[in-house]
Amino acid sequence: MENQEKKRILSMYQCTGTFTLGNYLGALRNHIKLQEEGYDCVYALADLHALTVRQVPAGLRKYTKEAYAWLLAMGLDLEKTVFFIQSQVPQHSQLAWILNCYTQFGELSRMTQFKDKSAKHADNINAGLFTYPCLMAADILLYQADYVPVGADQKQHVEIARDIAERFNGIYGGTFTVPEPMIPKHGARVMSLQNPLSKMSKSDENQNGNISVLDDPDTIMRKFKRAKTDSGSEVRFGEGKEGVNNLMGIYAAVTGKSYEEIEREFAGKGYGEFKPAVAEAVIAELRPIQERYRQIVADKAFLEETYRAQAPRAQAIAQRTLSRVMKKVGLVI
Ligand code: AQP
Repeated sequence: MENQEKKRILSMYQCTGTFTLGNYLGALRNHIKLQEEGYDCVYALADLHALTVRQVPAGLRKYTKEAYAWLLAMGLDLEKTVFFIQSQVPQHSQLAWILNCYTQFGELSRMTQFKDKSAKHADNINAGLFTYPCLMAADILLYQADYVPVGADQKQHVEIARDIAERFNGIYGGTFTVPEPMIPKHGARVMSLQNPLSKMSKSDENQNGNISVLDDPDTIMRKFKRAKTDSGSEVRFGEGKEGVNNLMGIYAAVTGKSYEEIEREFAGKGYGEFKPAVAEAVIAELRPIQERYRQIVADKAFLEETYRAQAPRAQAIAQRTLSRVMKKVGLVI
């Protein structure tokens, strides 16, 4: 195991679509802050994982580059953080194969994401969907990550990575750092604007339910004005008011105001005034990032040069772990 001075954080993002406000408020914004909080951050775009569901090839390439530019626009600092595209670091696939051989059929069968995704894509229950957690374990263990920031829905993946690491360490001696899930302090869970009982998702068929980080101000305003709320009109956090609760959560995350302050601000005003105010706050939050984003994506050569230059940085770290693993299991290196 490596003896790093700083604790290392590993996080990867799927590029199956444009990031949503949920990805932004629930994950990305907090992850970018971690680079300023003394952590050694390793971030990547999980394009290999995206292949477990059939993708339109040109779309996957486009979303990958878009996502890369978006994180740079948000202020990801390449002096402090390694940020690469997964498929450009072949050690991920190599370690994943080895870990496949140290993971049991039974434990993969119990993964809720496999059950959910195979129900959703019944015509394409491929082996990749089933062994996805082994690739995810490889993503984490290659970098000897101490922490993996996760939403509650992804905790099971870190648990299986821990099980695989402990099993391997048990057989061959200390090889992998056993990672811990990191539940972010300010990780807002953003729900669909059309169905506040389900989370806002890139792949939601109803695009009115999600705000994409690239939506223009008019679109953001329109989607918030149409957001589902209950039949009342009072801006108050409470049971059975999931739609309003969600809007309050978004407004609180963007403005930094508490629920009490929001309730006071909108006392006697009703949803008709609250919804556009939430939209305005979101528009103001996204505007400067969208402006930087547009400059970055317009410079294709810069973008390509930047992500290409990151791959060798990641490979250098990943290869140290992979070589050790190969030696331990008896492969010739
Ligand atoms: N609605 C959300 N609220 C808060 N956090 C969210 N995250 C995703 N949706 C919300 C968090 O974003 C991080 C990156 O997620 P990802 O890009 O790897 O994919 P995901 O979780 O599968 O996100 P989507 O948008 O729901 O994608 P699809 O539609 O492809 O499944 C994670 O930390 C996640 O918790």
